[in-house]
Amino acid sequence: MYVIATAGHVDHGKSTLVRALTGMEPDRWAEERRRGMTIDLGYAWMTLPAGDKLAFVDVPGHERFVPNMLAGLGPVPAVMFVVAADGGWMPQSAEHLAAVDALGVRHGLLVITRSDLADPAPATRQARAEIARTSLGAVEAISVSAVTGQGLDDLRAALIRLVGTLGKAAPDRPTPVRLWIDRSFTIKGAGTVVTGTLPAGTVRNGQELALAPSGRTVRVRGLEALGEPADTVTGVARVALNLRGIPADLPARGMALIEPGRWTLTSELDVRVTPTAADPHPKFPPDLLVHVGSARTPARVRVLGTDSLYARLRLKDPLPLHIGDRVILRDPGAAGLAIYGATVLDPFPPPLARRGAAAAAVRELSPWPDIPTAADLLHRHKLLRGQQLAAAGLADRPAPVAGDWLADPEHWTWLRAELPRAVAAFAAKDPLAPGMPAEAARAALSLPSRDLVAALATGEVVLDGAYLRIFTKKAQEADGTAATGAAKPAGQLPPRIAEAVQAVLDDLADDPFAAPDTERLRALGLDARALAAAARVGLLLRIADLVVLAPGADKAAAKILAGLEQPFTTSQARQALRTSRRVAIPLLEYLDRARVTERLPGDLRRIRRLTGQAAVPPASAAPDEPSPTG
Ligand SMILES: Nc1nc2c(ncn2[C@@H]2O[C@H](COP(=O)(O)OP(=O)(O)OP(=O)(O)O)[C@@H](O)[C@H]2O)c(=O)[nH]1
Ligand SMILES: [Mg+2]
Repeated sequence: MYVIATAGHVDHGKSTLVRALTGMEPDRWAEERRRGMTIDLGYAWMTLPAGDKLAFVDVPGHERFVPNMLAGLGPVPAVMFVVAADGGWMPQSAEHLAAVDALGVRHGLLVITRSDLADPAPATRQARAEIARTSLGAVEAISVSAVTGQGLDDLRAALIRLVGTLGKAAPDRPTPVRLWIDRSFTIKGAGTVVTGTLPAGTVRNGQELALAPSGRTVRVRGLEALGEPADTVTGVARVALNLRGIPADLPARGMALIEPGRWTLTSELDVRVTPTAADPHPKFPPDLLVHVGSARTPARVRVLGTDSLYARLRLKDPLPLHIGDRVILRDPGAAGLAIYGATVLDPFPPPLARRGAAAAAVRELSPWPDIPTAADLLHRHKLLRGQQLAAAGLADRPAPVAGDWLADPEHWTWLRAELPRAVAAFAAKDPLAPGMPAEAARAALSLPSRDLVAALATGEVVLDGAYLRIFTKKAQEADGTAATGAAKPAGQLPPRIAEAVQAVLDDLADDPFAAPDTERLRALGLDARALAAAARVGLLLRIADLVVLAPGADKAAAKILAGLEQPFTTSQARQALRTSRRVAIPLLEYLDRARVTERLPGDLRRIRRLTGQAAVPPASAAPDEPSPTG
């Protein structure tokens, strides 16, 4: 199916032409026929010789009904521009052409009607010259008379040529459904029916769609294309949908049925205004109407730069948009022609909070092409979810950096450099802390998700539970753990703590399992937090909150226990290690967690592995980090 809209000044013969071509009545209302004037959109269609259907959306020409004209023209990719031979170029000829141009419609033809009443040549010349300056460019012109029938065969042939140029631009990837509703009514026994122009995508019977802007879910329970039932309809097409789950009075012109999650329902967006030859630096009032598809909503305009080519629009009612969508900006109060086209660049722009933010926005946006890419958007936003970009209509996306998150490569590189700096700065400020809380790092780097912290914690920064720490090669070599691959943090202990830890190690040198008691620890000024910090940098082996041994004591213990008759009791172990129950019990439990020993029923244990093997306890073998308050 092909869909084409009429356009042109009032009384220039648009509806008469559609009637002559299709044999159908586009003026549906009695009032329209009584007044001989189109008020609302009309629909009619003809069958082309090859069997294809060509549907017309017939628009009113009177200036009072410009909003209806825009609702009809909005979603349609081609136009039949009508100028009467005896009328010539008129104000609404110019206004309709401005709308066609603003929408960027590239396909169309010119029909000079009423050519039985005047020589069509002057009107043809003038109209062609006007049209040539717009997105339509050079068009074919046919002069006709609906009264004599002259030229109608030529027009049919020209229409066939026109649709030949239309069908070719098939989208290279599936386009999600956005059906702009232009009528809604009830049919007795069938319920709510909506009609509209589907510019692209495929609607299926049974499909679930969302009604924008409310977001309400509806199900298609029947569809028709030009009066014929169908299971699927692919745009461009005129369709009628029978809807389930929706009260009859709810859908209205300007709402849209959209595929959920595939459109950005937005009330704030940045646009690039398309300057016209006649008005290269348009001046906008702060309040305008925004038209897109069959929708129209008041908008507040904030011009961003000095040349008014970039603007932020705040819409009264949200609209389902994609990047690259064409919208019309219209000033209904203006004396002259006040229709401008604009392209949606960013449907979720960052707030303009800082001084100079508007100027900065222009600098960001001006290098963007009219259909920006994911890379353009990421450059501005730094981090976005893949889902956000999909809803903005961007199918080509870079690989995510974490989960569904995508990053601007430059920003990601910066973050990777910044995280170690932040963690090091945190450690310098609070050397006894178990590390920088991941949440603090998230906030410090303005990251929208913790998943991004985890993704950035590579290389020298390690995320251990909820804490980030720095690991360096130098620190690994210093305590000889590099060979085993077990990295050790390079945290610097305050000198006072380092001295106290050295005193503990001196105590343990002679009697390796005689862990200092709480009194000795207190005298040395070592609390649970200090012991945890020392354990983290590998200076102590911490087997319980306040029970510490020298590093390697676990291996020495395992060696001694391996020499016992297996299995052995806690008491036998304690005696062999020449220590107290205060140390023996947490030490055995530590070895259990490290899977060096195995606990058996009846207070018995046995060694699981040979003592010669490196028994590096997993991170979970160490007692929990003390809480910040403990
Ligand atoms: N003589 C003559 N009259 C025509 C021709 N085409 C249309 N008319 C007459 O021109 C008048 C306006 O025609 P319409 O088809 O209603 O014009 P329109 O462009 O649809 O008008 P609006 O929808 O109100 O903008 C009618 O009285 C038609 O009969 C033609 O080729 N020759
Ligand atoms: Mg009409």
